[in-house]
Formats: sequence, structure tokens, C-alpha cells
Amino acid sequence: MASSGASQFPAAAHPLADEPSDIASNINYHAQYSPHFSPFKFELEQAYYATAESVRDRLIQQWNDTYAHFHKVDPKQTYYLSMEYLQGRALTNAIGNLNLQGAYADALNKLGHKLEAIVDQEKDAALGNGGLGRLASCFLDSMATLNLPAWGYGLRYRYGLFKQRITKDGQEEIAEDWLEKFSPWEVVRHDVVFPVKFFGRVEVNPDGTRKWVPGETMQALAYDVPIPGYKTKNTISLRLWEARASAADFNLFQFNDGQYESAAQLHSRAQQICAVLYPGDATEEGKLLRLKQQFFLCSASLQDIISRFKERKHGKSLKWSEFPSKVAVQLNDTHPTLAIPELMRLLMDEEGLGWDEAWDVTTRTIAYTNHTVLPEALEKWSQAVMWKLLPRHMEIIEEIDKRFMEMIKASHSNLESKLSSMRILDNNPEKAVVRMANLCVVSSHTVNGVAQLHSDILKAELFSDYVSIWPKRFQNKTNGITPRRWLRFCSPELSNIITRWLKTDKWVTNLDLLVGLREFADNADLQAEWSSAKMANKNRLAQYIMRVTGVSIDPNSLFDIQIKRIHEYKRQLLNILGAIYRYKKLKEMSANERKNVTPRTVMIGGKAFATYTNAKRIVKLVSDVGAVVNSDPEVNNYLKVVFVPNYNVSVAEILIPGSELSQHISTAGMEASGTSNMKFSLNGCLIIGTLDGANVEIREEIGNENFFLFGATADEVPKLRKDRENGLFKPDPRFEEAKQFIRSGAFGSYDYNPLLDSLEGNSGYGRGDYFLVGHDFASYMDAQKRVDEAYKDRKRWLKMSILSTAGSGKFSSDRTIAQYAKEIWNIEECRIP
Ligand code: B1H
Repeated sequence: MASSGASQFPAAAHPLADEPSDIASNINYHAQYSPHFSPFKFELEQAYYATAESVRDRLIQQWNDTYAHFHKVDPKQTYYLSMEYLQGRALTNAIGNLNLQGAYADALNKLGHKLEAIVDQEKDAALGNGGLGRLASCFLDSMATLNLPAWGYGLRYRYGLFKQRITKDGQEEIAEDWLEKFSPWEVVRHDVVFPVKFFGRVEVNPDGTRKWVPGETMQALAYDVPIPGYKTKNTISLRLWEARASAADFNLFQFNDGQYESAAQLHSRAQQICAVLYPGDATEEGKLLRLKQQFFLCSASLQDIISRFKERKHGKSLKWSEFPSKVAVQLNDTHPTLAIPELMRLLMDEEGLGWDEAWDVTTRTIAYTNHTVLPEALEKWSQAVMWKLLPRHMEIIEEIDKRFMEMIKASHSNLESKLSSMRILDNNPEKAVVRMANLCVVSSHTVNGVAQLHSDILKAELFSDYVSIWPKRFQNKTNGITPRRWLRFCSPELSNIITRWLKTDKWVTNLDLLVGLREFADNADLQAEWSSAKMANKNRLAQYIMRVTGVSIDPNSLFDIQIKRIHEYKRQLLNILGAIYRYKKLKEMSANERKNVTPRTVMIGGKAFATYTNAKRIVKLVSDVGAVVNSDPEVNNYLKVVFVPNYNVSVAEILIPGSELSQHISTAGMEASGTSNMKFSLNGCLIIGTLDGANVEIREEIGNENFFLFGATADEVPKLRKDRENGLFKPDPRFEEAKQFIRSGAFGSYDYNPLLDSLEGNSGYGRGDYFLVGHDFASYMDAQKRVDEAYKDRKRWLKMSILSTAGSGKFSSDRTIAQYAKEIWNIEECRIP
């Protein structure tokens, strides 16, 4: 690494060799000399930490080389700002990316351990809620693999996403302590610390400029997580900020006076900032804390970015107009919107730029990704709370709003009547708010949606008025997933088959090569291999289900999976009502009739937000249905229903490779993209789904005939809702029968009425079947019939499965990130020699 001080940074002490015996001695070294436990223990846990540390040694070497190279070349860099990262486990991924699977397995064998058992020791890093967080993690993997000069920025939450336990009452949430012992993957950078300010007031300087006098100052301390690329030395950073108070803020006088709590007040306030991922925001206190988190991420990251920009001038004079040619900032949804006023403030108040210059730099630097059109997820912050926490930023936001209005009046007077909804500030006296999405659209050079349909809806609906002002600002970047974690490493069996048939493993970084499988889709040899790999994955999944639920499932049945956050728009209710109807029909059949039925195992997993009551009722209903069905000897050879507890990244890595059918059945127009649909289809799993989000593009790629389509389309939805309100909806008798069966008490005495009532009546969100479960039920059941028929024809099913994988090339996050790099960030590869 380049050294700026007098002394030279030491060269690598000794290069790390790749022989199993060298690796084993390195693991031994860590077990002895990086002790975290009492000496002389080398059980699974100790072996995991020592193994991880030996891998980390290699990553640190590559990491330093990458940083030094970026420093020397000084390319334009991308900074990805996200409140969420769902990293999952790191060990298998790191060993795989280093291409040392075999060597590590051998080394551990020598030490009396099995690699599979070692990797299972690791806790998931779950610093995210769902798709948006996992997308950020897939993006980091692709940025490293594509050798892009990029950084991820986030928060180091003490407690990530809760652990879900299923009890007789349904879901129970438990704090998940991913740092209980420590994480071998993070490196604290004691020299990377920035002050982050809150509260206070704004003062006017003698020259008329403005100055923020904060009421509270915290320190942001950097923890870096290495992100290795696949088969490249480039290793980039995920920089996670932790909040600290400084020693000077500890009131020794009060402490000595016995006032222990007030003595350490600032310290405990600092701890709260990164204590938990997305604390419930129902209370005023909770809202303030979430806003503090968002600002903490934005302020610390921008100070870091600016200091790097200054440091890399290499003695040349600072030209702020060049900032956007060195820095691209991507906002992962509106959660880091405060980066906009904070960059303006830093440039004006700290660096002395005027408004116009600062605005030019800011708007050429920042780009915004929208991930949802759901009204309740569009962030609106109370102006009162904002004035209190960030008075200077509110001044800046008011000025942006004012200038925006002036611009409309001056040059787009046709839009004047739309101003009240286009403005950033909503000054409704009942509840004055800042609309974060509007602030992002007005202040970014590019706004993108995450799938074609979603981007079209953004342009036609949510942001339509802005499109006429800035037609070129709006883009689509269809999401993607990393083929490393989601095929190469989670299903080595299938990966090896693919490599053998394509005669190359280049598909791992060039996923389009999978189309080469198409010509063999009918080949009996490939089908036999495919089938046995799938069966191995199904067996592994069945063992897992047995271990965590005690339910025995038959690997010869059709494995049907829906895993995602529990939400009414994702319609787990449609799935379970379908399973309930299936169960009822099985009960009515004779033993002989049942013999024609395709046996199924329906697995549903996902977490419900702790205060989302209807989502929790759905979890309870699925578990109750499972309890009844699975213990019914008459039918349980033909149907099992399992609620898979504590769905997370590692569980997905077991479920997805073992799946045959997966459900992506949201009300059309509501799921922005979905990304698990891509993971399933990449793993040769067929999709039953609506024309929503990325399903549309998946179906285009793999072919209509390989996709079980049903349901209303996005443009039909508004009229169907109207029709319902006008009493024009005629429910399918099967739908009525399934609901009635629940009401009859078939699944116990729990009160499901609120859930069933949400499907009744005729108006309103959360009532009157807003999500159109009733409307889509008939076509859903028909599509399920087609699934059952198709599964009976083994060859046809295997062919469809192979064609799913073959058609999934487009959904690599490498493709997505290459498009962001070229079409939004304007950055290029910077590979270390
Ligand atoms: C997505 C979110 C989200 N969209 C608010 N929006 C949050 C909104 O903590 N919050 O306040 C957290 C997350 N998440 C998802 O993004 C979409 O629903 C998926 O369809 C999409 O695939 C994913 C990635 O783009």
C-alpha cells in the first residue's frame, strides 16, 4: 500500500501458499496465536474461527493490493449507499471465490474436521429485511467480480433481522446476536472516524453564510468487511459504520457523584443508533431514531468519500467541479436520501461553494433506485421531526423545493396544477411532511426501477409528471442475482453437470452461456444426470426439514416452495387457500382416486414484521394447516404442508436447489421485481406466477410454455377493484369452499375471521380483498392443475427444468451491474495487475 508517512508499510510477511499442508498450518497458527477461547480446544467452533481467520489473511492481502491499485490509478468510483445488506455466511463464498475449495477441504481433513460441518458454524450476517438488502449484497459480489472500483456503505447493526421461532401461538421474534462472539470478517479501522452531528440550530456568519451549531455530536467508526471477487484478486470493501461517543463525553464528575446513567448518557444514546435494523417506527421516539440512523449513514459516508477525493488529488489543486467525474453515489431506495442535503451542506458550509456550484456537483453525483410503488413504503418524514434533528438540512430542502417550484412556473407552466403533488414539501397543516422520493427525483441525474414492468409503472404513474420535464432521467435496471452464491456454491452437483455439458465453467462469470444447455434439453443422459442432482438436493432439503420441524417429507413428491417476507400483496394466503382446497378434495376422494394425484409438499417460509398482525395470522394459519394435514394418515402420502421457520440466506441456499416449483404470485403491479424468482429459475425450478415484476422477463427468457401463468394483469387491476366495490365480483365456488372450510374449524379454534374478513366486503385497503385473492383464485387453481399434469410426465418436466436454467442468463447481477456501470455510473474496470 502506498505510504504517506516516513516509514514504509511492511511488505507481506510471507506469501500464503495454497497447498493443503500450508493451509492446515495457517489454521493451526490461528488456533494457537489468535485465541478467542481457552487453549487446547479445537472443536467445531474453534476450528471455524481459525479457518475463517486463515481465509481472512488471504483476503487482507488482496484487499490491500486492491486499495493500493485504486489509490494509484485514481479511477472514478461508485459508492453504494444502503441501509440494508443481507450478506448471509461468508466462508463458503470466500473459499469458493479464491478457488480453494479442494485445498481447504483437504487441510481440514488433516486437522480432523469436515469443511461442510465447519461452514455450518457461521452465523448469518442479516443486516437487512429481504430482497432489497440481498440485492445490495449480490451487487457487491458482482462489483468485485467485475473488478469495478466500488464501495458499499452501510450500518453495523448490533442486532440484525430477528430470529423467528414458531410456537403454538404463531411467530415469535427473538433478537439475533450475530456478534455474540465476534465476526472474523470485519476489520475495525481505528483511523477512520468522522463526527456526525444532530440537533442544535443554524447561525448566520458575518458574511451571510450559514453555520450549523449542533446539539449533539457522535463519532462514526469504520468497520470494513472484505468482498472478494470470483477468480480475481480484486477485493473491495463493505464499510459499516458504528456510532460511538468520545471519552470527553463521559462525565466523570457525575459518575463519581453516583449519577451513573446520566454520566454515560451520550454513550448510551450512541449505542442506540446502531442497536437494531429498522426499529418499529410507530412511536415518535422510534421515528427519530430511524431518521438518525439514516443521517448517520449518509453523513459518515459522504465525509469519507470527500476525504478520499481530497487525498487523491496527489498534490494537484482541488476542483470541485471534478468531483462527479471521480464519485458516483447510488441511493438504494429513499432510505439514504439525506445524502442529498448533506452533500449540499458539506459543499457549501464546509467547503465554501455557492448554491449553484454545489447543486451542480450534487445532482451530477447522485442517482436513485426506486424499489417499490406501495404507498405505505414511500417515505415521508415529518417536517417537525426534521427541523428538530437536522435544522440546516431542512433549510436546504426548503430551498430545493422553492427553486423547483420557480423552475416549474418559469418553464413548465403546464404542470403548475400538478405542483402540489410534485413538490418536495407537503405543507398540509394536519401533518407537514417531506416526500423523500420527490426529493430524490428532483436531485438525481438518474432514477431507475428494478424490472421493466416496474420501471414502466414508475414512468406512467408514480413519476409521470416528472417524465415530461426530464424524459432522459428515467431508466430501467432489471435486478439480478449472483450466480456464485445462488448456483455455483449452493448446488455444486448441478454446477458440475452444467460445466461438463457446456465443456467450460465460464458460465459462472458469463451466465449467458447457459443457453448452450438448450440443445441438450431433450437428451436422455443429461436428463438422467439432472434428475439425480435434483434428487440429491431434495434429499438434503428433506433432511433439513426433518431436523428443524420434525416433519418427514417424501423426496419423491413435488417440492413446491414459496419463501419471502410475509405480506398480503405477496399472497401467501392464495397459496395456503389453494393447499386447503387440495386437502379438502383429497379427503373427499376414494383411496383409489387418490392414486392418480401428484403427491406434493408445500413449503412456505418467511418472516412477518413484528407489528403486522395479518401477516402473523398467515404464519399461524400455515402452521395450523400443516399440523392437521401432516398428521392425517388418510392423505398425508399425497400432501404435506410445512412452515419453514426462520427463513434467511443460509436456509434459502438449502431450499432453492431442492425446489421443483416455486410460487411468485403477487397481485400484478405490486412486486417491483422479486429476486428469488431468478434464483429458483436458475436452479431449474419452474415458476407458477403472475405477470408481475421480473416474472414478466423470466417468462420471456425461458418461454411461455415453461412458465405456469395465471391471474389478472397490472392494467386490469384498477378496474377489478372498482368492479368489486360495485358488487360486480362473482367468487369462484372453490374459493368459497376453501374459506368455509377454515371457518368450519377444520384447522383449530384460532380466530381466523380477521384474515378471512380481509377477503370480504367491497372496499378499502386491507378490506374488500384489495389484493384480489378471490379474483385470481380460479385461474390459480387451473394453473396448479397444469402443474400436476406436467409433473406426471417426467421427461417433459425435466426438459422444462433444464430450459429454466438455460434461460436464466439474463438474471445475473453481473449483467445488472455492468449496466449500472455503463449507463448510470460511468465507471470502468480497474483490475489489479
Ligand atoms: C423492496 C423495499 C423496502 N422494495 C422499505 N422496497 C423498507 C421498503 O425498512 N424499510 O423501510 C425496506 C425495504 N424492499 C424490494 O426490493 C421489492 O419489494 C422487491 O420486489 C425487489 O425485488 C427488491 C429489490 O429490488
